[in-house]
Amino acid sequence: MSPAVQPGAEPTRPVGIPRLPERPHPLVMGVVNVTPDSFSDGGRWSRPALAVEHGRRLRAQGADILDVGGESTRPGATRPLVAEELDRVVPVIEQLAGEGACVSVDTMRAEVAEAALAAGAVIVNDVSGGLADPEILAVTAARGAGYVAMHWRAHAATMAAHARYDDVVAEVRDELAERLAAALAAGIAPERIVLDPGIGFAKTAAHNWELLGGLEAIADLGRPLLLGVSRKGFLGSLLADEHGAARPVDQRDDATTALSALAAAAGVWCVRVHEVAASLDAVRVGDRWRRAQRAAEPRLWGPSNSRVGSGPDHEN
Ligand code: PMM
Repeated sequence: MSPAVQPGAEPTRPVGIPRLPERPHPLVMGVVNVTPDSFSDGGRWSRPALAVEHGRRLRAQGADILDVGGESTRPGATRPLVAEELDRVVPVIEQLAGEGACVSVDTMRAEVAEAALAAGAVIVNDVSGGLADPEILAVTAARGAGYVAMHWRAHAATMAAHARYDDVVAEVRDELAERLAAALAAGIAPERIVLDPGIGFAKTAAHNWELLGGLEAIADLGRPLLLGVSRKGFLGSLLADEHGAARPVDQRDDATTALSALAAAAGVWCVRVHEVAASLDAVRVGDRWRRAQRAAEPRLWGPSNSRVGSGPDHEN
């Protein structure tokens, strides 16, 4: 690993990415899926003009980043052709970036990343962390763009079969460390890299919860974290009705908002959500909670300002 990335360092925020807003609290990334088949907003914004309208609305609600994607990663989904993906995302990015938005492109393909960055995107959000198309790392490096490396094991059609772990937190951490090393080796500046545990990707609901409980281990890789939990299946199963039927996708935003607050309290840099306004309030609440906890630490845990050896855990 590059010496520029300090293991165990407190991850703060990426730097050097044009148009990326600086906020005193975690950022909110709004999802703009230009896909006919996404699980969460299936086809609602599949025409570029509708997607642009949707992006504008999310921006007006306070989205710091608009994440434009043209490939559904819903479990079992088939991949679009490269030309289809380009046709979906490029006009939307051109328009939204042209209006001044900070745009990320949600793609695993180098060719799409290249076109998206040329159209004005400033971040490549690669759910495969460079595994699906390793060339994407060089493209991102050459353009000086930000890079989100998500934990991933296989394409949507087969990923369920890869949800096998002995220790999900340790394995995701180690696999992300490899993707971080690959991104650095390709020349992406360390301060432009963000890591994401990939909630819902080759993971069961139990794996997802374990990962959320173990975010600190992932943050130990020394990079800011992005978290995408919005409307995902593990929330549907958590909130199942008394007959065991999962909470429908369009009724999972309150749970998403709750997790946005908890993510901010855990020190996450950015949350990726479909419903921006509520998560914006939530991250501000969670961040304020985090700061209050830190301020209280000396009183709670003793003058050493350290939990180790001085907290109630060690007194009985
Ligand atoms: N999840 C989805 C798509 N892109 N990107 C990142 N970085 N993290 C995620 O968790 C993530 C992502 C799938 O959700 P969607 O179909 O609602 O967009």
